[in-house]
Amino acid sequence: MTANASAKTPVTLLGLGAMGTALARTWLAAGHPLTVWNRTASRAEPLVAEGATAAGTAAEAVAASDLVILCLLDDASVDEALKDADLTGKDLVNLTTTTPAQARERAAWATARGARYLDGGIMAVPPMIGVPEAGGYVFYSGAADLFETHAKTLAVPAGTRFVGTDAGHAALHDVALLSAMYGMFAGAAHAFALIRGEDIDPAAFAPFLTEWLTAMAGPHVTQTADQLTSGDYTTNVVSNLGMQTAGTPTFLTTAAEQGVSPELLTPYFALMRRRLTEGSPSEDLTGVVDLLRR
Ligand code: FVH
Repeated sequence: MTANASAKTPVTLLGLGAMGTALARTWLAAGHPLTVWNRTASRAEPLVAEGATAAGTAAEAVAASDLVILCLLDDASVDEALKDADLTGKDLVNLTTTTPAQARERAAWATARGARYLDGGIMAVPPMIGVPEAGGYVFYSGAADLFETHAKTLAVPAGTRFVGTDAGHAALHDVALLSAMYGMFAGAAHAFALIRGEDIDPAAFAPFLTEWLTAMAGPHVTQTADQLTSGDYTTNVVSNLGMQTAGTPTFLTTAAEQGVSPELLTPYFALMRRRLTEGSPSEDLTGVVDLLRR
């Protein structure tokens, strides 16, 4: 071990899938002593060649470091991996994607076993890990003291955003952002379907779509947040609900003309119409948020 490595916090990492392997390489490159474990042991071999120590079992890996990071497939894999591990005195950081309720249950489970617990939601794909300019980061929530203790080590693979002591909030932020992403992907799919079959090059169309989504997303999200905070959905409205709802037949008719299913658009348009009935035409689209709450 070099003098540099001895100064760095030892890390144990359970899970060497695409994301776990990317994370592992950043801690190795930063000089952290790294113990790894993976259910399929062969996936540890390249990392051992790069300086990691492979543990024979997950329990041995957990015993090797005070800071234990998990990046497994799902909550059930976490159960499976940790079933024989002694967590007393450990700092457990779980980067496995779960639901907020699973994260809260896991926090209580870990605390009952003598560990401090921090949950994480990774807002990056593997190629963004260890590349600060790619803008990836990880939401963290749960034990604030754990986060403070290991802030520098946790910042090695990607940026960090601590979003509170409720262990479920990192997962909630993660799922909320990814849900919005799927809505955006749905819109892009509909747009490409509309131009498909015409003499329009998708590659030439793509920059228009990117620029439009980029221009609209920021102002819309900020306006929605401001109106939800104030409770007044009629302030600073640029394109009101009445006008936008009146325009929806154009979108549905165009879809029909182009032979495209409207199935990605109709649920949102139905919510706009319902809000128009229950709210006011001078509102923005913010009232749809309230309709979604059951
Ligand atoms: N990759 C991505 O783009 C996303 C980006 C955002 C965050 N996600 C989440 O990260 C978690 C891990 O994702 P991953 O990309 O590393 O996933 P895989 O490459 O499929 O690796 C899965 C690892 O989990 C191990 N595993 C699965 N089941 C079990 C089990 N029952 N017991 C112990 N380990 C288990 C698997 O082991 P093996 O198949 O190699 O033996 C891999 O190490 C995930 O929550 C994403 O949602 C990634």
